[in-house]
Amino acid sequence: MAFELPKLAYSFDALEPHLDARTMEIHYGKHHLAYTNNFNAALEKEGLVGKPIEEIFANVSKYQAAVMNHGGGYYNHNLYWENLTPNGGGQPEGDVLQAINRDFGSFDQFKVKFSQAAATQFGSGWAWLCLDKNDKLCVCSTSNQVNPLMDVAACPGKPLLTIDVWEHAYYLQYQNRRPEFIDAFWNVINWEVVAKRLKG
Ligand code: MN3
Repeated sequence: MAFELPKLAYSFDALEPHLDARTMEIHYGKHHLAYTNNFNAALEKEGLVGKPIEEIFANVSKYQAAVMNHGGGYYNHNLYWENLTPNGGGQPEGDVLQAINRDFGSFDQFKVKFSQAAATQFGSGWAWLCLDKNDKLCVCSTSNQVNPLMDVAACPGKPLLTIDVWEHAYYLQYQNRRPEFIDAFWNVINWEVVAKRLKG
């Protein structure tokens, strides 16, 4: 019943030159693996094994911080790898583009807003495109491993797209140049996955 590290749908070097293979290998094989193992250990300690992850996150403030820190670390990376692809980039189509135009004015305006949220998140964290409770798209960032499904999130919602802005996500390739990493991210977004999340 333990949570498992999901298989990547592409090889470590598949996202080059935008994301380098060494970063991918360490990020997935070391960081994400550690979150996975530590999350399972924290769930056992709290007697939460077998509970749906959404339910755990909706009550996360009631548990020891390890559940939030490692549970977010486990889940957020799942979403991140899934919303990346070597055949990515460009603009979304269909319902996603329509919703973006409706709620941000244009794709370019959304891009600026999301990039700003990612660039200005102070310290470690994530930027998100979410669907809020009024079925409106919103952009926000969270610190450390908090995500919008958690009861501690300042911006609750259903996550549709995310970028990891912890230094371990980009430092080997981009050093302190987080904005360059964020620019590169736009070339590897899997908009089909975003569309699936919007529908689901
Ligand atoms: Mn990470």
